Amino acid sequence: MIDGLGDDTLYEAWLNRNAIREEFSDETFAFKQMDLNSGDAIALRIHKEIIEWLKRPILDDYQQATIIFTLEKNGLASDDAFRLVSNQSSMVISAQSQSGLLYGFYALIRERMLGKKNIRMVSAPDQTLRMIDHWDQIDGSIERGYAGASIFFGTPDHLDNPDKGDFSVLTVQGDPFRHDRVRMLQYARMLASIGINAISLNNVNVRSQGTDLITAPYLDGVKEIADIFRGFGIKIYLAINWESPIHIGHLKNSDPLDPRVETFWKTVCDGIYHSIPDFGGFVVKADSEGEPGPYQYGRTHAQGANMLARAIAPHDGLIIWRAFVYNSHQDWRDRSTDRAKAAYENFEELDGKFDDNVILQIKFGPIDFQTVEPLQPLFGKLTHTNQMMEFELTAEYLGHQIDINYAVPQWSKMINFDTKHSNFADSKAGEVIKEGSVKSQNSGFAAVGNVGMTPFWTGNPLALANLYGYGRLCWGNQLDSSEILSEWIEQTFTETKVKTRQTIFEIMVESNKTYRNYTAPLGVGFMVIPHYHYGVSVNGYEYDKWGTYHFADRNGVGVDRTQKSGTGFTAMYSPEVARMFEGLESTPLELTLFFHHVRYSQMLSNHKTLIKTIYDQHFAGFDTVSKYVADWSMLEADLPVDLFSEVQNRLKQQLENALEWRDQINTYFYRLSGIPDELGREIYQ
Ligand code: GCV
Repeated sequence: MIDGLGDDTLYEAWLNRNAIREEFSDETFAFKQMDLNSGDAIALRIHKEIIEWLKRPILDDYQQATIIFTLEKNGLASDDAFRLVSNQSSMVISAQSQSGLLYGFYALIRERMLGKKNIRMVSAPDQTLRMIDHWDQIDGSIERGYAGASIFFGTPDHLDNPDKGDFSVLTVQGDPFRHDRVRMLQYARMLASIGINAISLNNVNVRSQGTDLITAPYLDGVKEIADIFRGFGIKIYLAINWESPIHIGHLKNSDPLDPRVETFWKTVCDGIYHSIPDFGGFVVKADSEGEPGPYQYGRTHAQGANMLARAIAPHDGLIIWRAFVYNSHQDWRDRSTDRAKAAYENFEELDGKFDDNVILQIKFGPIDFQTVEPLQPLFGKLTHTNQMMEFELTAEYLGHQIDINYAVPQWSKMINFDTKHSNFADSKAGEVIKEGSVKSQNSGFAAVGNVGMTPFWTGNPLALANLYGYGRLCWGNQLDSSEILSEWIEQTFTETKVKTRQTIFEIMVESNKTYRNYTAPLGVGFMVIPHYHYGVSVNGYEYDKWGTYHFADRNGVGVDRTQKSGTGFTAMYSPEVARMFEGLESTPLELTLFFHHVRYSQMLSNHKTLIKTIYDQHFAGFDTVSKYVADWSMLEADLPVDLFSEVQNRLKQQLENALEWRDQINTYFYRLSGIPDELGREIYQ
């Protein structure tokens, strides 16, 4: 089988091969000043994309071609940047490196598929590292995966142990890799087309044989994946288990200051780079949610990360160290502790102490990918630490890819949040992570992946918009989330009526807000079924050890995080932002209960009481989902049957979910407050 072709049943998402071929059917390609025999993997890939994927010829004489690739020093900002210039007879894609040409090639396809004429553009990515972290496990299961089995590991398409929040990993006899080359190739193409340049293959909670992935014979499987993704400009990373020196090296400890531990890691790195010379590096979750780490030995996270950094530095590798470190054994009786403060408390004092090939990967918000969170205050506070902002594409708290939830507006808000730290030329979050990094090329975004073996990659076909949108946002931090959505719809639903595309847009564009409306109110978070994280359970986490409380009583609800009377979390922001969150009136409405404990009768900035706001949002959220169901049903004749019914079936579940959320939340607050709905809508007693 020629790679790039093959399985015709594989869904091509926004890269509809037939439509693209038709659009480019008159074009001929050529390379100017490029030696295709240099063996460069990306140049070879571009070549194959033209011949095998587009089915267009490459001419020897570039003057005869209609699309010309030129590798030249053209003064662009980065190696990934490109320029597209058209004149009457040809289009020139120029860049100073092969990766720039690759991105220029896919950008040209996108622009043409969007119907653009006279294309002229210069484009450079806003973020250098644009990464997807898979939480795939060696038996093919995926922690927080909602789209079937892993595309990298496991054999059957279905899962023996789908994720119900317990994360068991089965023992694998023999080769754990799936070796589905066609699927990996299409995934790599999808990722490259949106500018992704790094992926980590396995779950950060590294369990069972997952620990051994860094050694032979497993490295053969990793190498096979790296060989496929390399041509698409994508480097491979692996998550490691901090205790590998014990599990694999048979040492007595994994103390970062023990020279035997350091030697162990050097040997591991030498072995990896021997097979995969351009391996990206390690992703590390340490001292978090039961995972081992340097604290066990009384060492700091800088000591832990730097030990690994020294082992991998001779190979130019990176250590991506996660800042998701918090005490997961809290006591609900103690109202002074605050999980939101944890990352800051663990890492702020380590600013400037990490080696320059260590990157701190920090979740966008201070807790854990809830429907609404403020920006994590470390952003803008760290000024001498390489940083990445972390997002979650897999919809753990956003509806499990059952409920429609286009989350790009939420991420865009985080990236463009102004930290108001005055020491930066541009104090928006997406910018401070670059300026605050020791080496700006060692900074960027990472997101937990959302694909699996289901027919449409993401379970719900509409969840692919989040993957597409994330890549586009990494590239252009200021891109408008609605425009990204339109782009995705135009390229995905190429053969449908305009009205159909409009309806899909209308359903999706505010779906993040809709989900927020019928779930936990105003930033309070975590009213979900424990561990599973789908469906309502108002008090599911209220008396537990994970530090995720709402403190509802008969007078009010919310977490007081002010300096005046609460946990003092607001003080972790710049003075101007701290002042904003300190005041109830100045706190954005959607974050009200994240920062304040508020009486039900309190008038909010929307000129409604808190209780009315809760009721209104929950009725509105459910009503909007009912409308989604009706609107989607109108599309049946114009969409492929399987795609139509995948979404329709999930919408039925979403409606049931929204109903349960609406009624349980409204009843809960009605029973506590005793305040009936002014409008007399039905709230169960
Ligand atoms: C991989 C949340 C999720 C965990 C996940 C963790 C993390 O707590 O519920 O499943 O573990 O985040 O980001 O490490």
